Amino acid sequence: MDVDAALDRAGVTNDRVREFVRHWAAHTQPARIEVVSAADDGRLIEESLAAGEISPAGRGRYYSRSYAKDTARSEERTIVATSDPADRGVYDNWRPAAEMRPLLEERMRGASAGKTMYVVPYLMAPPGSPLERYAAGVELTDHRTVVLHMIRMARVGTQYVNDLDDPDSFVRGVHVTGDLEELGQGTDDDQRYFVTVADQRTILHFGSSYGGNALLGKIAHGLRQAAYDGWKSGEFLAEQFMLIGIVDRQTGRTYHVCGGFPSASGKTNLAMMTPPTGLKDRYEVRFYGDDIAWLRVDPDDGRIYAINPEYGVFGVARDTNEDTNPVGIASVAPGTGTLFTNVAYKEDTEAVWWEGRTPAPPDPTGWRDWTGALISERPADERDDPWAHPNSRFTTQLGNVPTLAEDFDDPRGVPIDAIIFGGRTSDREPLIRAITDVAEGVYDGLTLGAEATFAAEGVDGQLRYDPMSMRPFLSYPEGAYAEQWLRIIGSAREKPIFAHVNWFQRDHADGHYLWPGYQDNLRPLLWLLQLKNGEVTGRQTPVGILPTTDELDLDGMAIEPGDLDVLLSIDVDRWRQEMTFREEHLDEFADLPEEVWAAHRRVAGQLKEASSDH
Ligand code: SPV
Ligand code: MN
Repeated sequence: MDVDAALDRAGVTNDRVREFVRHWAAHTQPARIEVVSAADDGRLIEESLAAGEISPAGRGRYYSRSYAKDTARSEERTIVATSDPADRGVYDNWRPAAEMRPLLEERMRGASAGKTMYVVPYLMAPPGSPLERYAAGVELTDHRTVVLHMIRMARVGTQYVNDLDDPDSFVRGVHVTGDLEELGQGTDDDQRYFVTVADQRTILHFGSSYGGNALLGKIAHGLRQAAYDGWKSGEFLAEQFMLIGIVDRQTGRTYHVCGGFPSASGKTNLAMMTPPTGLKDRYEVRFYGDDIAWLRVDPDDGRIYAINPEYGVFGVARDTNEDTNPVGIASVAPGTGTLFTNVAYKEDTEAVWWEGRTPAPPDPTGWRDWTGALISERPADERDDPWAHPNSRFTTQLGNVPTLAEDFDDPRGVPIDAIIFGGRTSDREPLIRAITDVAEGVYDGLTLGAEATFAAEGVDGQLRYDPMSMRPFLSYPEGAYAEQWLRIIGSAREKPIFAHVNWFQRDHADGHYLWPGYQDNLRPLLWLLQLKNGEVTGRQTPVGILPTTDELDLDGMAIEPGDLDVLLSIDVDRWRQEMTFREEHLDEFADLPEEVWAAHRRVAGQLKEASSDH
């Protein structure tokens, strides 16, 4: 194996990159080294097909299955390591770098023997962005399917690391798959480790080839490392946010909204939304990103600007169909190069299917589930199991999204008008409540949560709190995180408006969803922008400003007046109960800024004074 020859052939001139590759090649002992650029995609696809690692899924689309015990991020095995114990937070699983590095080095020693080490230079930003110096990285991986994902999810090529102002300023990522069948996933003897050594800008992931465990540009760099860099530099926030533009053809104005929802709460559907009938003629929704946004203050106009650092979409397949997300379906159409992972597959027709793709599953003849087992030969007790894994995914480049904004790669990013938070809450949370005060907006983000999905995971009516939807991605202490939010947003000359949204409220009696969701979610967002513009005034409640029924544009939509009343009101008793849970939750965080506590006390005080029905 001649490392230098491989680097020379690919034109890698950055000596620090060359040194990094040489070091880890000597350590993991691959049989071959190959430097990758996006232009290699076609050849790598052919090689993967020939090797049986992926299968064709119709014209220009591909299918892969992961190892059955390797189907999602593992939060317990994910660690942020630094040399400063003060970096320990509640959610970052902090450990000393001096302890974690040797552990990972031991597992990775010689572990790529016989394999190819792919060198993947990438950029997590539109080229030319003011945040570009935080965006360059090199991922070393011994898994070809991971390379195919990286090419879809990040800008990949040697040029992104050759001409750095500071040649040392790339994030060093090492991904070693390991022997997946011998890693004890989920047992007491779990061998996996997914470590971001944040103060060394080094990411060491061992023991998975799935999603964020293996695509190091996406959440290890794009969220954990970037959040840490944004904090240390004081320059920016890196958040698990979708980012959209809303164009009002009547006024000619375009607004930009970003926001966080806990993983798998419909962020991709929201980002790919199209306007409902009745609003189609006037409005357009443009897609920028569905999972990550970096936010900074622009010195020229003092506004918050956001970029999507990614280059593709790693979307949840389940329930994606022509009604819920027609843009998503078009984004994975034949010819798009889409990779499907862990959905159901039919070899003779190369078709893919997942729960919610069609109202009923197809005729099972010839279909295999996500594990590769024939549906027709399932034992009786497995007959009702899902065909696709609940975390099955499609991976497609931004350029395939028909609603992609023209200026998606503007290096400056886009100015943010509104920041929204939302979870899955079956009661209490109204359709939308707007918050104009920055500290109260930050407080609201910190108390974001989603209902526990398993009884064992939580107490009835109590949320699994997920601050700003960053719980699995936080890389420094929560108190400092809140302070960084207050500082960045607080220093904007024109501040975005905040809002909390909830599409998932249910009827107490029969459990039906009170709000249809999907396309109709544009309606509360339009109200929010009108509120920011001073075109409507809403109604002040103890927990924010709510639309009045006549302010919400319901043109072309059928909704029961009784349902609307519930959606636009506050259950004061439930909210008072929630405030005691919130207090316990916030109490866990050391050094939470006084402004956040003041916001909590203010909201609690207003609820105390409110009459029971609001
Ligand atoms: C998420 O789980 O929030 C994702 C998928 O975006 S992964 O990249 O695997 O984290
Ligand atoms: Mn995500």
